[in-house]
Amino acid sequence: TKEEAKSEESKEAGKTIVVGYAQVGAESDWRTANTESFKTTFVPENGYELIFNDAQQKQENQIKAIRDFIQQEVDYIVLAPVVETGWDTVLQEAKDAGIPVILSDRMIKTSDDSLYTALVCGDFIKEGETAGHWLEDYLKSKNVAADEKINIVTLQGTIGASAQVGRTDGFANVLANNANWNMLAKQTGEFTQSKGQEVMESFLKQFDDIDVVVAENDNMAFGAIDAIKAAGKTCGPDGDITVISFDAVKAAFDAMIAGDLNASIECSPLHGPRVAEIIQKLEKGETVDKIQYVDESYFDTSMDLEKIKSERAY
Ligand code: GYE
Repeated sequence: TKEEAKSEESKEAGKTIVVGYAQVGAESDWRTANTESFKTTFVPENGYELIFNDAQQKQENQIKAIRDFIQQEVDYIVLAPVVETGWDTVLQEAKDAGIPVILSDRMIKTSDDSLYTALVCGDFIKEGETAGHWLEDYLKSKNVAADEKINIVTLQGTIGASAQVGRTDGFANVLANNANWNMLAKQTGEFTQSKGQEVMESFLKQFDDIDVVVAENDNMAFGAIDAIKAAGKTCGPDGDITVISFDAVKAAFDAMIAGDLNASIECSPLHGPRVAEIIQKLEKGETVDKIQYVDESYFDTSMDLEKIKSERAY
């Protein structure tokens, strides 16, 4: 294959490309698939050495990891930034050391775009809007009257993560066009199943009339589903509460097939090969697109989920 030929070439040239990956953590199925994608792509057979760091969802750990990568004189730094802000100082240090930084999975907010070479991620605002449009269509299909109040709660991701900000804002854009939608509460569940469950339990105690849960990732939805059942309620297409989430990992397909989850908005974690392609282009001195959004779709219980699931890689 082309890739084998490429790795043969780089082996002959004796050049291993060293990549430091500052990963967010291990908070979700999505994250596990993302880590796997990097660990299987950046292997010696492909001409790489991967230095992997798990920051346990803490920015300070990521900053430390980046400084370690700089000290080790890696060839490239890949950063999946846990939050959007606070990167300028450490990315300037990488720039001063002449090490290109590729942002993967999430974005940053900076006044200086030269601090990163490229960004590959999902379009989170669009994902949030897709969730909103899905709900519009679903309510229409159920013949819900335009003036019937729809009570919604949101389990947000890590506050300040671009995946949280975009999904929250995108959904809010659609909510603004639906006068009967009522956002009862939004609270972070840190993108984890256990936190999602905990927050949903407290929502269910506070409000007895929840119609819809928007969980900003699948794992929080799984926690929410457990909380709903424990409270003696039902969810999914035939239940009391509609549940919408993001990522579309394998377990989300299982939850939809089981009739617990209504829909999951797709977000691809398979960034390893995408980042490798960027690095290969940079190695050849080619220019790369600064911002690359991955094309994404959504899945719901009206589809042939068994079939789609069997064809998916994560
Ligand atoms: O949705 C969530 C993970 O940044 C897109 O992070 C990623 C999000 C993903 O913890 O499951």
